[in-house]
Amino acid sequence: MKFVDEVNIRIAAGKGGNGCLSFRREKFIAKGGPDGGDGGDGGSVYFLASETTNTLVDFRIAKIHQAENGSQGSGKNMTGKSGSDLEIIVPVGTTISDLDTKEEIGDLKEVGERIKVAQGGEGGLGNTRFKSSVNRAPRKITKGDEGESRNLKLELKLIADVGLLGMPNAGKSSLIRSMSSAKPKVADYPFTTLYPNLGVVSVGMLQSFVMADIPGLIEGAAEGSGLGIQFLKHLQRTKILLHIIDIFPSDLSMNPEKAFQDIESELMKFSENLSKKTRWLILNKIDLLPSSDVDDHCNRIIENIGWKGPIYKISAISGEGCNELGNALMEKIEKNEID
Ligand SMILES: Nc1nc2c(ncn2[C@@H]2O[C@H](COP(=O)(O)OP(=O)(O)OP(=O)(O)O)[C@@H](O)[C@H]2O)c(=O)[nH]1
Ligand SMILES: [Mg+2]
Repeated sequence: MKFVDEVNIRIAAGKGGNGCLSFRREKFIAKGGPDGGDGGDGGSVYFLASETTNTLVDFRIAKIHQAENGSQGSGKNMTGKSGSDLEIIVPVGTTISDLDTKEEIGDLKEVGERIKVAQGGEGGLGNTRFKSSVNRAPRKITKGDEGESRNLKLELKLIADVGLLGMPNAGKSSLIRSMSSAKPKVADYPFTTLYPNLGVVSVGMLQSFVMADIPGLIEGAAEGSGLGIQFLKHLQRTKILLHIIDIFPSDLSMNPEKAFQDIESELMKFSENLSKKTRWLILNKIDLLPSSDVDDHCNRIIENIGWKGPIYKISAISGEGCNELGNALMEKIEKNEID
């Protein structure tokens, strides 16, 4: 199941700077001794688990990550500057393995966990180091070591923050297409979605949450009708459920009120716990009605089903109301005020 975000990258630690070949040159001092300093060490590469990100999408663009090289040593016994370490920030829950050896390198489970994945090269030795009683003017230096480099696979088992519930054709996949970069199939027949899909919804430049689209439910799902309720288990760790209703079903045997009741009762049959989760009502396909009729039509549905919780009126196709919904979800998730 596509609940894993996965990416391959290459990382390289910095090379050590070369040692320096130099002799003291000062006025009135003939034949000053060697004074070539050592090279600086190359920077190492670390991974740091952080809660500031929850996806690996950025790594799809930047594939090569390199720590800084150490600088060369210089005269007057000056050691070269060490290269800065590179700290790569990944979401908590990322596992790292070596693509070539298949070795598992790390599993970053907690915020702040940090592991080194490539050691920077040691700086080379300057010629001062080779001075001895028999060789007062050594011309020998060593070069800096290469830094380690590796091909890595990063994997993240995503946990969805928001789950979508609804009848087939309610527009769940259309909503995730509209709000995230995930592109599940959308079609005007029931059970288009056969497996859960996850989408990462970006809000502004920095924030995001994960939304899960599961196959539609129908009356009798708990007894195995349609695709059954097996996929509801994927919604158990979500923080909010969105119950998506088609306000104007083309199937005349269905009406929004019945659709709502059917899903609610299947949810209850599946798990009392899940049915107690925070649930928002999403009235979808408002583009199908003239805008002057939308409120009346929606209010009637809300009244008929006796809904008391939050309500959003949207069109997954035109995008109307979707930004507002995204912002509200983000705020709710951020505040962590979820029961
Ligand atoms: N006019 C209109 N049509 C919509 C809207 N959202 C979805 N649709 C249409 O409704 C049909 C079903 O949409 P999907 O997104 O596939 O529905 P789903 O809930 O994922 O359905 P399943 O995967 O079968 O459970 C498609 O023909 C969509 O184009 C909307 O906001 N307005
Ligand atoms: Mg679908």
